[in-house]
Amino acid sequence: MTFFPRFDYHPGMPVYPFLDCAGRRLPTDRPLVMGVLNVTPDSFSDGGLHAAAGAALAHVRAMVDAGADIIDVGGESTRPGAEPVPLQEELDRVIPVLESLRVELDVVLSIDTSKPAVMQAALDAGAGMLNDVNGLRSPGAMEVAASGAAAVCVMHMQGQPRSMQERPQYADVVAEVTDFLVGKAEALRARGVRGERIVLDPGFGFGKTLEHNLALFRSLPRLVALGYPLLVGVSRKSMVGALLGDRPVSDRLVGSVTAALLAARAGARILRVHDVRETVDALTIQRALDIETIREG
Ligand code: HH2
Repeated sequence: MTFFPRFDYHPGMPVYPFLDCAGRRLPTDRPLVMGVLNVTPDSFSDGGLHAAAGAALAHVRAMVDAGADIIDVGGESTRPGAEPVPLQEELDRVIPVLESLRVELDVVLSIDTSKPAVMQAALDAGAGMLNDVNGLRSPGAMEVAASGAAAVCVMHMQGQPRSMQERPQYADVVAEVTDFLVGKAEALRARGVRGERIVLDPGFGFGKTLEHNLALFRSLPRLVALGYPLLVGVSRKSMVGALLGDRPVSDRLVGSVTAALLAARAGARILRVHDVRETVDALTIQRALDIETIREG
């Protein structure tokens, strides 16, 4: 009996059997874990913790040892209310870190940025994935994304971080997010980007109320059915805190891991998490014990 999960019973099986991260192929027949490295002073759950180079490397090494497939490096907080970071400052924060991680560790590196100049510098430093919470809307972002060979994650956000949580409004959040993601995937394809390089993300917490987030989460199978690997980032977010009765960020571990597991169960292929070891443990237990998985295996 195999203990590897099979999602064949799921109608939304990704069309592409692997994700192409600048020549490095990650399988999409199991959920991949993306560990978060914020080299920022002000990120909502770990601001300032990993800003020093040594601390960043030690943290990433621990995430890779725990089973992270991808490391997402971010130099600009996108928490609600966050102010934009000047270009040079963001470059100074992330590029030396990417360069040292590339030398020290054998893992796919992703850059979490909306600035085309940071994307380009990160590609030059060896990044295998671009992760843009602004959905490639900055002038030039689409072109930089298309020009390289890296995977591209397009995320949906309504508004900008500074004000996105003030009054998010949708007529139909699932339809609007779906249309946006499909439009961006088609725009990338029109620029010659193969489907194996595209990842979509509904953007939990980005210009969305709790109700919007819940509607999107419950529609994950529909988003998975678009055929691209779906990334889900709910780790430590306010959505988890709210469901647990306004828990502080420091007390959202079990809620976050459970939500990640359920996202994987619904077909998400990349789980963006702060707590890699705990998430990998949960996925391992699911592989061994989930009755659907065993039945299919
Ligand atoms: N969430 C955050 C940042 N980047 N990228 C994608 N694709 N999806 C997400 O859900 C997502 C993301 C926010 O989390 P974090 O990086 O921990 O916080 P901050 O933005 O404050 O640095």
